[in-house]
Amino acid sequence: RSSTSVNHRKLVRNGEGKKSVIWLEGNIASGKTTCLEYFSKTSDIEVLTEPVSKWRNVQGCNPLGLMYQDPSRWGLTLQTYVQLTMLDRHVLPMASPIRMMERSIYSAKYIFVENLYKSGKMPEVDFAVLSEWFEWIVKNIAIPVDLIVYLQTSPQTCYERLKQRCREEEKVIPLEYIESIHNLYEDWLIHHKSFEVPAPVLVMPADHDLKKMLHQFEENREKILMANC
Ligand code: DCP
Repeated sequence: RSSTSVNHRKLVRNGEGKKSVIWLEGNIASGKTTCLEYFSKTSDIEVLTEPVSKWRNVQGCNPLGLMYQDPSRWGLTLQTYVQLTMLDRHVLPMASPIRMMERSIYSAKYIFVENLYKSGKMPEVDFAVLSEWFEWIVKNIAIPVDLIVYLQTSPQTCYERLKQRCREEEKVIPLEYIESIHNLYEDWLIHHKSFEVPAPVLVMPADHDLKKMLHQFEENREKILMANC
């Protein structure tokens, strides 16, 4: 009897030690918030949303709005702050065995900074400074990840959802911007053509309506939650 309970205790202890981190990635308005809300109802999961409210208000300033108004001038400002706030999320001690977080410091750099630079809207010196910061961070600070869930959408779907939600700062976003973000995501997570992919990728088609999306989350629940087993 005593050996059974020791084994049981060991198992529990191992179980407790096993933590897994999932990043939820996808284009602007791809439905990440809905997915996070769905999984936040599961016990033992901690959900961390993107710190967008901070990007819209840092000590009374709105770097997100400024960036959309004048990317060449304010891209570095926003992306420096995004890098800081995402890092803050990554190093937060885990409060549950499973963490699901919206985007990552990797997509901030590989998708959004890259897009600003590639489209000629970020000066070379700004890109160089951000890149050196990023390289230093990922070399010196542990950023755990076990699974990347990619909500794969068509740019057109995201564009329609973006128009519907009507976030003030985003009114200036054209379809071409969404298309560039889409292409960078596909090159990174699907074609493995651009940058290092730090964990296995689970691709979830995400053009569907809410009902079908919820059904899909349910179908993939085990795969997602067993990320590190
Ligand atoms: N953004 C940015 N640079 C980053 C990350 C995000 O410029 N490194 C911008 C894109 C959006 C805004 O921040 O205008 C918020 O990102 P999302 O639209 O992806 O966040 P949501 O919560 O709105 O996503 P979803 O609609 O998928 O729930």
